[in-house]
Amino acid sequence: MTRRILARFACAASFLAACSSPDTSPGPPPSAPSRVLTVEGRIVLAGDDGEIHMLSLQTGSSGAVTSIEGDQFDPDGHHRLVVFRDSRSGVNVDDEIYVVRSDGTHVRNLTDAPDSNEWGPAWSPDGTRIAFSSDREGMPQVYVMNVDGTGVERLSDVEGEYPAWSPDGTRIAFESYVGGTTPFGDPNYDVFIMDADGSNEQNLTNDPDSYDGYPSWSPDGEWIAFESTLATPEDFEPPAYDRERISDFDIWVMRADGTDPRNVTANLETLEKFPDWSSEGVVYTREGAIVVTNSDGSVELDVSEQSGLFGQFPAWVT
Ligand SMILES: [Ca+2]
Ligand SMILES: [Ca+2]
Ligand SMILES: [Ca+2]
Repeated sequence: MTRRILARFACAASFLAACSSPDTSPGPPPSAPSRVLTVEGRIVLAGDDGEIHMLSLQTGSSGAVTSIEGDQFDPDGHHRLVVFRDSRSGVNVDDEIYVVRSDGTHVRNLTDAPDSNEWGPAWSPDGTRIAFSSDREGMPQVYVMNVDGTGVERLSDVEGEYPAWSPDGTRIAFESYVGGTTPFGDPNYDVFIMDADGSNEQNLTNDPDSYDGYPSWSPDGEWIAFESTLATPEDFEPPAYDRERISDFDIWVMRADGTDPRNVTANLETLEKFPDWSSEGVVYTREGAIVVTNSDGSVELDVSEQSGLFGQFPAWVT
């Protein structure tokens, strides 16, 4: 049963609306009264408390899936599995990819590679394979394995992290450190795309002045959402509450061929990161708060406001 949730209206993140109106440039969010919003589905995230949480948007209830830290999750709808990165020894200290049933039982180490880090797992749309990042050969690259951890194969030739499958399973987007730093001092990452067999790597963003990463596909495969510092102005001044900040991230979308990039959050005051786009809507973080937009992008829900959960790497469980 669907529960109707009272939500703040703020269409700053109108992903689908931005994409379907090519002649309309994104502007500042209009102010509007609160409205009742129906949002369904579940989200998993790496909570700031070091635990993996699964949150039901219908009920507003949440529970820890595991007691270990994770950072990227994707579901296998048939088996109700959640795959995540384990950083119990510390981030980038022998991280592994684990899989667990969504009820928190049957935790299993899929990679079991104690001399390297494994992170950023993503299920293939048909549920048969898992793409992930590993530094087992030196620099981070994108690999793929069967869901039982066998058949590991390297896909990328360039540096590669956080793979994301296209909905039809034929292509994989990922972020790649291409060298150097942006004018603000961020590492210069770009969003790349390749065929699912690792061939035809292409740099889609190809901008040395911005950090462009963490891609996620639209359900129709036409668009890719990503996080980027591209909108940071030359005279950027960090906000008073965060003097350490060197640039600003927003959520952008571009066509899957890299053209027509648009800033869909456009907020210099806040850090927007980690988009995950599914038929349920789009989830991302704003200053560590979990924000959900519904499927037509018209309404936004601050999940953290209701649940008290803050974290990183939110992902839909479908
Ligand atoms: Ca490892
Ligand atoms: Ca870049
Ligand atoms: Ca921002």
